[in-house]
Amino acid sequence: MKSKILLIFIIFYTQKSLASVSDDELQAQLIVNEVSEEMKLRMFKTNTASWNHASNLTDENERINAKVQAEYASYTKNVAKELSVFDYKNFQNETLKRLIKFLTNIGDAKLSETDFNEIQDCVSRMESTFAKVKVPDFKDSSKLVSLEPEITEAFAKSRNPEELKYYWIKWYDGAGIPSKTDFFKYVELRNKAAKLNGFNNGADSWLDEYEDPTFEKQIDDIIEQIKPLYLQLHGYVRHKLAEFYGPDVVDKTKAIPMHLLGNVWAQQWNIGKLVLPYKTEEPDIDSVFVEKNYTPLKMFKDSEQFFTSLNLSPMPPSFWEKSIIEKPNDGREMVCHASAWDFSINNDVRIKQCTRITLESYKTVHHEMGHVEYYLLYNHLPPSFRNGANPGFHEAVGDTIALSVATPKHLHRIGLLDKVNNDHKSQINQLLKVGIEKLPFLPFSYVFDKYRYEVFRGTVNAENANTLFWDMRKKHGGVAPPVQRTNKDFDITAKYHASADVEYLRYFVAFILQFQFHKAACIKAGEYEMNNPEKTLANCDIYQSKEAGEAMKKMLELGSSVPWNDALEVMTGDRKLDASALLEYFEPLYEWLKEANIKLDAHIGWDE
Ligand code: X8Z
Ligand code: ZN
Repeated sequence: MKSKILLIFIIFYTQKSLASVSDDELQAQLIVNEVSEEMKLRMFKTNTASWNHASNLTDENERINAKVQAEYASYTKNVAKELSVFDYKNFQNETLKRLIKFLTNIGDAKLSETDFNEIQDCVSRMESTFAKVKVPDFKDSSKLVSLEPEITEAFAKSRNPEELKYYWIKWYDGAGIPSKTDFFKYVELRNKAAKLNGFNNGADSWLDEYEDPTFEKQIDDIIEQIKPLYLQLHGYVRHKLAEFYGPDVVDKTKAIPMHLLGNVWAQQWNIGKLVLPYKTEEPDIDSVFVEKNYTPLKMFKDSEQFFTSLNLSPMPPSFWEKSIIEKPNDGREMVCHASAWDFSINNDVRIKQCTRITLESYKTVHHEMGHVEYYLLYNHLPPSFRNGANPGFHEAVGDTIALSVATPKHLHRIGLLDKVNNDHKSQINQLLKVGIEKLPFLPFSYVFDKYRYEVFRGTVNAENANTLFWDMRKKHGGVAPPVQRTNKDFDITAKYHASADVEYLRYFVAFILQFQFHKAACIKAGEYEMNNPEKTLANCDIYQSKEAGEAMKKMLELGSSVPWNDALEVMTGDRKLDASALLEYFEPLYEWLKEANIKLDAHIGWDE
């Protein structure tokens, strides 16, 4: 009798608890479904307001944008509040748990209305300041020039150190100090938001996106792992620059004066012609683009063609109608920094880019289209999962394609090169071209966010922050500004992503991941075989490989619905960020550089 009562008791309780769990889950599921539908419409509205502002920087557009963003923030705050009553971590459905996790982690929207408006204003002002900087032309001071295209082009083409130094100083002064006050206010508010969301500071809230408490340590390890290769490249490039510019401009044992590296931030060195070891008859691709009457539209059509050759999506008609792919010439101010946009409904996806007719810009076209492919492939998911598996995945897709595109094999295939030389000298030249683009970016991107972490974590303040930035760039990258910078200057906001509040570790992650993706895609395409000099990672072109496309598609379709290790495994079989594919890609260059540096007696490292 006793046991019968006990049994009834147990059945009653188990059922009750099961029923209440599923009731709660069911109710939460209904709310999430409803929110997902509403969110799509609301995101269309907010993205439209941002697009209108970024493509025409007027006060009126800024005002409308600020209002719409505040409305959206208040909506997400309400959603988070509604969902916070659920003990969702104990729900059974993993997908639902993950959706609620994202819907309740609302970033700046957690701030009070006043604080939210203020952080928005700070970022909006910094972004506009950055976009509107104009400096007098070096040769004709009555003419004003902008970052895109003139200053960018001067850095890529001019070999006059005085001209480069002039533009460097004008640019950093123009986009730095004017944003300093806003930057520190933004840091304060971002930290406040982070704390309200349960983090220690803004750095920890950024790192949380990688969903792995050891991630920062893994990045530190990777930077050490690639250091021997970077040091060899750095030593070689500095030696070549010293030969070209002479000892008064370049000291053979010190950090490289960064204005000589072909890029305003020396993040990707664009000085192939100065450092390629072997003379070739290969034409300069930038001139070929011009000779062949390339237009921005033709560049975008080429890129679409590459993606569709892998069986990935073509761009919808509205993409071609609504994208802005050239700098407008109607006097309006616009954010020229390239970006890809997902308007969340009606397959409305767009790119905004001030495209130039250069190989560098051509690669950026593929980079941006990679974002759009991701948008199109995950658009069947609820909005909270329409993200990269982690932020680095989004940045790596188009770059993976661009690794194939920039091979001589592919450039030949699309008629930009008459013939392909595959002798050892041409291979080294090619690896060096890719090396100066990809390797310096690792210490650059590493420092860019490590530095901002220091600011968020409060190790530096407005009085002593600037010199730390240059100390870190010197320590990890061996580059130095052309003139002594002090704490009277403020240089971090002279880079778009600091002015526009874009987390940057994503690019570091992407520059490692893209080699993992590339290797996996090349194996799938049958274009890579270890120890086969005809099929190396560096000459692999995955063009037209349905197998490579299929693997990529399976990963991209997942969006952020699963932890990123799972997404990575789908395409590559790996579960970790791993620099070994990158090191394997550059292995022949590493061997060559070590020998060349000994022969040249090039110094390795730099005096502190
Ligand atoms: O910002 C970009 C893209 C837009 S997501 C053009 N990139 C970083 C940069 O320009 O600093 C691509 C490479 C790094
Ligand atoms: Zn990007």
